[in-house]
Amino acid sequence: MTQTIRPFKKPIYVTRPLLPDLDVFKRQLEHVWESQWLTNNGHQHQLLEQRIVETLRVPHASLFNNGTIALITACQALGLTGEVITTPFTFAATPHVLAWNNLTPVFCDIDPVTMNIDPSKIEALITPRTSAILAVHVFGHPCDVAAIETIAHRHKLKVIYDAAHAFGAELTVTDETSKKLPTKKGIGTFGDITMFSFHATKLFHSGEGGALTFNDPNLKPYIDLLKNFGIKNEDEVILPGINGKMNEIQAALGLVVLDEVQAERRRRQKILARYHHWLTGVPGIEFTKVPSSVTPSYQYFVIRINKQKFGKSRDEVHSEFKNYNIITRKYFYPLCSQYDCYRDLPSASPAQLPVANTIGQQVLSMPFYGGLSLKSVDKICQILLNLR
Ligand code: T4K
Repeated sequence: MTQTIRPFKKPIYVTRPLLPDLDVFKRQLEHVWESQWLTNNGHQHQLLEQRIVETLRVPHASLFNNGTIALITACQALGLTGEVITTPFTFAATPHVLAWNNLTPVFCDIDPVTMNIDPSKIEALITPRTSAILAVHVFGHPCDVAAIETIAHRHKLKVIYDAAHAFGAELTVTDETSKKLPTKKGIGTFGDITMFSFHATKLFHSGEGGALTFNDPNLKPYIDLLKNFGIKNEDEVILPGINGKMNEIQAALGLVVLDEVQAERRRRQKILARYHHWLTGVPGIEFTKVPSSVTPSYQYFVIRINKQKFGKSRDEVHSEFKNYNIITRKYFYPLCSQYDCYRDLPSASPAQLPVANTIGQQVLSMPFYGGLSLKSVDKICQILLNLR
């Protein structure tokens, strides 16, 4: 059966960056050239920062040169020490930022449906050395922010969210104490600080880039200081900061990409519906359905393959897809707890992380980006279904 479908002529990747019209970008760059101002809080940076605040519906934001440096800075800004509870089911950057801050990652197992950190497993991992929870809104699906907040409050822990995948995600919340109607809140308004990545592979991007968002107005000058070497003024450097500044070329690209994000999201919505059409109810294929309380980010489309029910393992599908020029990714395999630098930590033992270890063997990120035609989605799904 499988031989009857021809491979794609050009590789179909897991994602492709949203590229605005080059002339529009050139016009934006003309402003940069005229100003002769290439970095250090220039005009493009200021414009983008304001638009990010509005778009993400957050009180404050600070732009960065990438999401990883932003997250490193968030740990510094909150003065974290000792141990930080986090998820093993994430990109390498998440635990690495802890290591770069001399913090010990403590891996907590994940929820089998959302694949986010499982709040019911967090409290057993808290010790006198724990200073924070670093949770990830994996694939843009929001964590159980209410449960995490309750635990953090009870144990006086800080909360950082890695929202690298969650640009524009929103959550409908009901304030039980007031009689107000449920309201939608930007995902960047939860916890003490939230990080967004603006990497080329993200729905919204500035080539490389990122941002921190937060509710506390006092954090704004502090974070801006930390990302600019700790320079207060010409005569004073008051703390050991880093260079986390987004430059004007990145910000200019971000501004023109931002204008295209809604249209990109609409295209991805259609692609997602098409995947759902083909794959809903297929034995051995599962994917996370977004609850009605969530406005999704449309960042990734990830399936889970159960070999017993589907007939082929995730690794077999990943490898056989390549014969058709379909380049899927195993986000997130291997688990961070399996990396050489973390595997000897007590919390990294597979026995402590049964759900993450099972899911790590099953996940496959499918091609998902606005430029992917529905015809291509049909063909990818046919190939997948024929692999059984
Ligand atoms: N936290 C989480 C949860 C994250 O997922 C990430 C980043 C971070 C923190 C850190 O944020 P940043 O410091 O990156 O801002 C990619 C991205 O490089 C990385 O940003 C992202 N997560 C991760 C999930 O995916 P790789 O190693 O898979 O990238 P790569 O180069 O293999 O690209 C994937 C596919 O995208 C390619 O097969 C083709 C396509 N592609 C990629 C690039 C760079 C393009 O078509 N054009 C491009 O320019 O990590």
